[in-house]
Amino acid sequence: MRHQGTDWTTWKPGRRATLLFVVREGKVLLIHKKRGLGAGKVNGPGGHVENGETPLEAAVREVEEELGIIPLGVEPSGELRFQFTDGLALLVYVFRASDLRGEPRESDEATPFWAPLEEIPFDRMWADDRIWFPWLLRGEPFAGWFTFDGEALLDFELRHWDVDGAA
Ligand code: 8DG
Repeated sequence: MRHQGTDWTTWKPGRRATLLFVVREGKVLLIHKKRGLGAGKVNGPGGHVENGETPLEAAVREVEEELGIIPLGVEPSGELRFQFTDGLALLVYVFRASDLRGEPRESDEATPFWAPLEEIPFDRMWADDRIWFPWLLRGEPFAGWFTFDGEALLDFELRHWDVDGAA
């Protein structure tokens, strides 16, 4: 598979990161991201996977660090592959949680807020989010491939993710 100059058949991530969305009572827990890649945007809590961590461990750790809560009922939702024209190649593991322990609080990385599912602010999020978010909400596993030039989405493909096999 190849689009917009990205040869996905030989693609390897230079960095691995996580995203976790707590979805509860018709709302999703989002953050205003204060620093790092995507600062200024609305997103879910997340960050990079450290050596020796599983993606799930990293996702839970990042939520705890950024918001001071423990996500409960965490399930994998999908995998997203991003190739940026400046060379950054990023694999993002996306998780969904059904509940949380604690009260989300602000940190130097994030300001949390609950968004009703029918009012998710996609115009303040990464351009690809509106494409895969419906899959996350209906619980259909997804695998996505996205080519970006800075913040501009050049090309993408989104498919059903076979969790037990290769995406
Ligand atoms: P850290 O907390 O690990 O120090 O650093 P970070 O700057 O927050 O994280 P990172 O390792 O650079 O990972 C990037 C974060 O941004 C990660 O949570 C995934 C998220 N992210 C992208 N691209 C996209 C995207 O297109 N949509 C969404 N929703 N999130 C994205 O990198």
